[in-house]
Formats: sequence, C-alpha cells, structure tokens
Amino acid sequence: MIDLEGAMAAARAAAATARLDAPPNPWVGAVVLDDLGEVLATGATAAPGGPHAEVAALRAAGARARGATLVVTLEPCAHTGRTPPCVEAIEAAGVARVVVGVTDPDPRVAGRGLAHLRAAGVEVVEGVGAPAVADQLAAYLTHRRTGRPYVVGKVAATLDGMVAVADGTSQWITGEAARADAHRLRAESQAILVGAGTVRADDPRLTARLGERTYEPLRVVLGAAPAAARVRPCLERSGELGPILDELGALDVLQLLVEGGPRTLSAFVEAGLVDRLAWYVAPALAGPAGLPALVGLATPTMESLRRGRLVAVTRLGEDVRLDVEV
Ligand code: AOF
Ligand code: ZN
Repeated sequence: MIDLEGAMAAARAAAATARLDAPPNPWVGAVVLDDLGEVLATGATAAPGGPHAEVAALRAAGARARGATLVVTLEPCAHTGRTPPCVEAIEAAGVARVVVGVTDPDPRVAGRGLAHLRAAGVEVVEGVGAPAVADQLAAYLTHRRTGRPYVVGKVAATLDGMVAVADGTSQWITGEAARADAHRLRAESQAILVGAGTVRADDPRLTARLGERTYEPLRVVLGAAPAAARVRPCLERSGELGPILDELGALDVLQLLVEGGPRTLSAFVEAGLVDRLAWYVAPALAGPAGLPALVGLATPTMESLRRGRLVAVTRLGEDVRLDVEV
C-alpha cells in the first residue's frame, strides 16, 4: 500500500522512461490505484501519436479502473490532438478520483482538463508532489509557458573551475561515468549549442551515444562555423540570444543544451538566459594558466555575486554533477 505522495513518485518513475522519446510532447507517468492503495497498473507517454500516459495506464488496468484512483504527473488533456482527449477515456473507464501533480500550461489544456473531470463528477486532487514533478517536467513547462526552450548550461571543470589546461586541451577532465551522463543530457535535449570557437578547437560531433542508440539533437553554432567543420548540418546564428531562443522554441526545442565554450556560456549566463547549470566537477587541479569555465562575468562585490539554487548532487564515479538553478 502506498500513499498519494508515494504513488506520485511511482508515476514520476514511469514518466522518466518516456523522457527521450516523448518530446515535443511531455514525458508523463500515471498509475492506477485500488481502494487499498495498491498499484494496479502504470503507464507512460508513448512517442508522439501514441497513447498518452493516462490512456496507457487505463488500458493496462482494464475493468479494474472502475472506481479506482488515477495518479498522473500532468493534468490530463481535454483536447483532440494527435490522440483523443484523455479526460474522456478517464470518464469512460469509470475512474472515481484523479490525482494530479501539476496543471498543463499548454493553451489547449490549461485547466480545462481538471474542469472537465470535475464537471463529470470525478473527484480531483491537485498539487500532489508538485515540486518534484515540476522539476522533472521543467523543460516542457518552460517551453509551453514562454515559447522558449529550457536552457541547460553544461560544464566539465576541475576543482579550480578550469575547463582546459594551459595547452588548451580538455580531454578528458571528467571520467567515463560523467561523460556517459553528459551523453544522456544531450539525448534529453532537442538542440545543442556551441560557440564557433569550440567548433574550431574541438570539432565536437554533438551526438548522443547511448548504448545501441544514437540521438542527433539539432546542432546550433553561435558565430560562423569553419567551413570544414564536421558539425554540419547545423544552424548558424549570431546576434541577440533572445530571438535565437524564440526561433528554437518555435522549432519545438523544449531543452537547449549550451555546451560551451566559456565565452558562449558566459554570454547566456550574463543575459540571464540559463535556467540550469549541469556542472561536472573532477577532483583535479589545473592551475591558473588553464581556461576558466566562465569568463567576463562582472561580480566585483558580494552584492553582485551570482548565487544559484542547488537542486541536485550526483556522484558519477570519481566526479560529481551539481545541478544549479541560476
Ligand atoms: C502527451 N502525453 O501523457 C499527456 C499529454 O497532440 P497530442 O495528442 O500528442 O497531445 C499533446 C498534448 O497533450 C501535450 O502538449 C499536452 O498538453 C497533453 N498531454 N501529452 O503526449 C501525455 N498527458
Ligand atoms: Zn492526454
């Protein structure tokens, strides 16, 4: 038997399995609970065009869904998109109670899902486990609220904040586990942006190699990429960053990974356009002749210190990943 918070954690675990294949749709998880709080079935969002999490869970529960509680990370949809409205499937299944993590800011839903359920006599409980769900769905929620991608800045630095040593080389500051994790971060992103300097220096492939599968997020180069770079095909953009984010948002990029180098990442940080830093730290020292992770941030006084919010600490082999909202 689990309580509603525990059931929402199970729904989040189901949602995590949909993280790579659901975009540009949200990665949602759902569980069906019986009267005693036993999990009867779980479901997660299929790739676009496939069933939403609620429908997957209800199908798995079958007739046992009648009178049951459906726990779902995101407000069920009330519109006909690529699939019929989930609220109708919930009603038809005879679900007695729906427990929701966060409401859906998508203008086609935006409260209509919950209103429809209440009007149909289904009990609705909102906001269960909301902070953790909002964190899991941050990229989706940001995209639907602002039209822009959620921007993650990635850094792999030494303990003294350097991303390359004096001779300019940076392979490999962090170990295998951290690098594998960074590939996962790439796969979760629909676009990866690097500065033209990074293309010149490292010519990164910017693909995500995860086990058998290779993900190829849209590649974006800030500035003029050298003609010979392997990084093509890519979007080359320069100028104001805001309009670049608008353009990427319109291309259904929910999450943009800014991979460097230091000037590019600093430009995003200074413009206040980074939502989260994924900061890998290796227990190594490069010395002051190295290349600092960030350049050009003017913080002459304690008042100007850029203080973020630590949201996660993950040990990856000998390295650590710090997730910081800035
Ligand atoms: C999903 N999976 O589990 C939930 C979604 O065009 P469609 O039919 O694919 O619908 C996409 C919208 O449906 C999406 O933006 C969101 O507002 C809503 N909910 N979508 O793909 C799900 N619950
Ligand atoms: Zn739906």
